[in-house]
Amino acid sequence: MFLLVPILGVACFWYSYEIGYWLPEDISTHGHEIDHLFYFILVLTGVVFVATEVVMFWFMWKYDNKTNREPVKYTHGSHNLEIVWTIVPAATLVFIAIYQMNAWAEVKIRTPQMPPTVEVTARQFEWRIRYPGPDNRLGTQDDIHYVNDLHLPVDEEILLNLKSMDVLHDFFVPALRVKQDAVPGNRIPMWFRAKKTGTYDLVCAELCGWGHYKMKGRVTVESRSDYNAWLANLYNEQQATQPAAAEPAE
Ligand SMILES: [Cu+2]
Repeated sequence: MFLLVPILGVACFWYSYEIGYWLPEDISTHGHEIDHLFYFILVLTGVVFVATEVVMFWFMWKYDNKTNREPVKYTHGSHNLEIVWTIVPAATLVFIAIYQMNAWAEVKIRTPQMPPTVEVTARQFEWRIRYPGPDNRLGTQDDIHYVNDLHLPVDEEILLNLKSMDVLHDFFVPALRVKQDAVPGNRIPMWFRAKKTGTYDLVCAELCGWGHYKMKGRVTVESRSDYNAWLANLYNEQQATQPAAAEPAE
């Protein structure tokens, strides 16, 4: 029965992978680095898991009650063994900490020097999206607003500013391999490049209240011309609802 644990454990992973119940296709330019770290840690922990389960099974099999009639001998710890099993995991963790540094810097530290493409403000329970209007500046009166459908141009560096209006949320686009908490009071930059057009899930990955489950949006990646047309259309629709006098802002 104990041997079934590693066998079923590995089989579960294998089967999920085979039927596609796995990471979604990576459409970002940085995602392969993150996926590489994921697989590296999965294999490392997988090997240790299987090895310890098999060793445990082997001991139970070999030292069962029927064939081992002599009384148990207890040992009182081994200093050397304890040092080894402390140092090996500690060294492994230090190695992973150093090994992932470049991937972390790539997605969280080396902010590109460019004006923001878009600002996303999370609130209970939706994503409010704001693009710069014709003046190309965010935070002015001609800004273009939308909710829950983040349109982005393909093959371009995107700088997204993330904010929250109320509580902690988390901007998660699995296909882009981006995940970032939205923290009230902070404006947090995120950057990435999508290399494939299509529609992808945008979900909240932080339990943020009763409606967390429905805080679902999407990301639409499209060609530059489609993106421009969509944005221009949205701008016109928005202007049509404004009184004419309010038109020229600062
Ligand atoms: Cu949320």
